[in-house]
Amino acid sequence: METESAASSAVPPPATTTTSASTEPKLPVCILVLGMAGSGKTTFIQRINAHLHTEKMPPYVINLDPAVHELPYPCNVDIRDTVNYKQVMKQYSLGPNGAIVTSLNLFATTFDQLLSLLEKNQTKHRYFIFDTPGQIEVFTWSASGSIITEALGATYPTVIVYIMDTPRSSNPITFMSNMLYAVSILYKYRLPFIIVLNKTDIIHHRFALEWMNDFELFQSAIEQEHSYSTDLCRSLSLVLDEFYTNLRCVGFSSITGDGCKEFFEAIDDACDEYEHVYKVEYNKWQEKRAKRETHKRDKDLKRIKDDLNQESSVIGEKRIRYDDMHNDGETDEDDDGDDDDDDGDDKNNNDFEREDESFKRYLSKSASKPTTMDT
Ligand SMILES: Nc1nc2c(ncn2[C@@H]2O[C@H](COP(=O)(O)OP(=O)(O)OP(=O)(O)O)[C@@H](O)[C@H]2O)c(=O)[nH]1
Ligand SMILES: [Mg+2]
Repeated sequence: METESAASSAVPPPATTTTSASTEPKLPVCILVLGMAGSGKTTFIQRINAHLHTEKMPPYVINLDPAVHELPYPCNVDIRDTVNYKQVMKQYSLGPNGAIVTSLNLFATTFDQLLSLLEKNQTKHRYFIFDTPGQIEVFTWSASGSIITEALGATYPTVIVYIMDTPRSSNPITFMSNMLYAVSILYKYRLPFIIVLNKTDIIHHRFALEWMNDFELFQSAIEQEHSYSTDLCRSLSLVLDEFYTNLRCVGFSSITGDGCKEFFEAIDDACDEYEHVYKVEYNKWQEKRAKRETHKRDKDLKRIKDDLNQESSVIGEKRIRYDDMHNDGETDEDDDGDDDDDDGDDKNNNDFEREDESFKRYLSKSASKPTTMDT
């Protein structure tokens, strides 16, 4: 699974630096790079990887895109070493998108192995960076997206970096679709979130920031579009207003490297949010879950105990009844037997008495009659 790059293992461990608030070594930050197909995720990772190498903080890079042809950066863990995407297509008779989702699902089943690799490397690296496939639905509705994101979020400070293709998003309707994807991911995972407005070497990202800050500017941009979705976009922009308020947005060029400094400042800020908001909420949720489980276990134990008590009283009752029945049975049987004998005896006695009486009657009759002999 792991293909260590020589460069990454040769560098001192910045991850063991301690904070003033805590003496525990800082855990590496997981940067999960998501975005629509072709938005520049892989090129962005190549750029920040190069930047971190020059800063003597090489990251640990994990490629989760099974369909990528060639990677422009050295990668430590590659999904392609575990799952053969073409084979998945053949074996499950899937199209390219279905095969990507299935490959990632298959990979997610071995995610514990990746977690132990990360644990082994957590003292050597400051950042764990994850490249992902362009099929954004993997992270919005497939099981693997949730497994990967939640497992990372539970263990390490994790930040979702959403890459947006700025030139393409200069169309307000494409901008809105992109933002809807972003918001669905943000609200699904609740992890700290950064939007990287990529490809600023082609077009400056100022317009996007203005659209987010000024609702009316976006409305007037929509007015220029004569599309069926114009009305929908107008209504949605009202809804997204709250989402924009606390959003971190960074302009970036993966070609020139512009925006690297701002990006890492945003990462530091997002880590703070992870520690003070997400982790606190997560710990509360864990506590609640532990309480709920203890409560459920106690309830189950009590029910089992009650059942056992009831069962033993039923068994006791059954035995008493059985004993009664048994005794009755025996008595009945004896009685029956005795009755039979008694009946027999009575009959015999009666016969005897009857014979005795008739004999006595005969004697008395005979005594009162003159006998022939007397005559
Ligand atoms: N001009 C310019 N081009 C860029 C920039 N970032 C990426 N590109 C180009 O955009 C195209 C797509 O880049 P990738 O990095 O492959 O995009 P991706 O999001 O990884 O694509 P998928 O993995 O297929 O979803 C490539 O031709 C890149 O050279 C940038 O900042 N500026
Ligand atoms: Mg890519």
